[in-house]
Amino acid sequence: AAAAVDDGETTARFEAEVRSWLAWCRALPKVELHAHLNGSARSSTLVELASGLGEKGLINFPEVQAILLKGDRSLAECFKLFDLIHLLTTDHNIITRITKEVIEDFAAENVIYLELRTTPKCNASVGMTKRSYVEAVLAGLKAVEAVQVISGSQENHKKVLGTTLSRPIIYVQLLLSIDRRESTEAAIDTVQLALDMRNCGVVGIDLSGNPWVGDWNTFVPALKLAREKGLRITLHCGEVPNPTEVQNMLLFQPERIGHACCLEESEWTSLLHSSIPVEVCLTSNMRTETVPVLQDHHFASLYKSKHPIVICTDDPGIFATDITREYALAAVCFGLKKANLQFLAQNAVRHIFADDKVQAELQKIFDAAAINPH
Ligand code: 6MZ
Repeated sequence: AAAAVDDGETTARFEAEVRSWLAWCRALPKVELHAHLNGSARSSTLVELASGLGEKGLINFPEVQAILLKGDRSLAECFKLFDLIHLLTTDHNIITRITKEVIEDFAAENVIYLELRTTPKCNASVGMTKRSYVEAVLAGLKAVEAVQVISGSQENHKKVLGTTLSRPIIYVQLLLSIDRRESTEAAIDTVQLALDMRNCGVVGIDLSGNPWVGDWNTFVPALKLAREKGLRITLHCGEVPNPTEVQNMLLFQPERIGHACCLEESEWTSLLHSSIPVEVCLTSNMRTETVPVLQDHHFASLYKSKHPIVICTDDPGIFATDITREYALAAVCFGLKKANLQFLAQNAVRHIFADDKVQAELQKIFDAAAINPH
């Protein structure tokens, strides 16, 4: 159901076309800027965790397995699914494991810079605080074996880059998410935590969660504090129609926004004038039906207007996609050529939440890897 399809044959043709792009898109170095940790967890790992809880009689395993493996889901169903996933991933060790696996999965798609976002959670029953949650995520970064993770302070970068590397590298930075269900105080706690953990690789704040829940004004004090202290900010914006909120978000001038699916004409004009980069998540928007048909996705008009866009996955685990497929979808749906995809991938470096030195390192990797666009 990835495209506007009218019959099985059209779907098969579309999928064959997407497949023909995969190898090339995989080889292209890529930057991922919008991926939620728990939404990126491997389905196989979640099913394994659910099976464990099922054996203990804590959940009905067949029912949970069916929900985890279901293909299409509405936006509302998505948030129910997140609550379920969070039940499976309540432990520090599990958070560490899924972080490690998620980074390895992105690296396997040739992602060289990843900004992973996650909502710090408290859970008294397992002695989890927001801080210990983020520490468990950081332990996941350290546990990665398949590739060399570069994260944290410049000093750390120098240490890693100063040695002879036997493995490919991936830069990983963290964004802490404020969930729209949270209070002003809870949101401020998350920002404080991000500030405390700046040297460990936390670079910014995201506002996400069920877009039908919560009010923009609740989060403004936390976001202002983040901005004052120099953290970068990205907001889920216009995932559902909410003109007042979209206007306020654009006036706030975040460094990036995610989605921008449901903007009215005047908001659209403001966005285009603002030059705020948009993190575009094609499959996610299709699956949650925030965009009716992939071929009509606002990617096309943003691209035509030369507005900065970054192709991202959102939740590759729950939407059964990966960043390679998202690039291939863009090629097939919007008639992009290899050189266009190469430009999009490399240009994304300009919108990362890292300093000029990291940007320059990444540009070098892109230049060295420049793959044949013909
Ligand atoms: C809004 C989303 C989202 O933080 O537990 N999240 N928020 N829109 C979306 N589009 C589908 N996808 C994910 O990862 C899961 C959390 O990320 C946010 C939700 O708050 C979800 O609970 P973490 O690692």
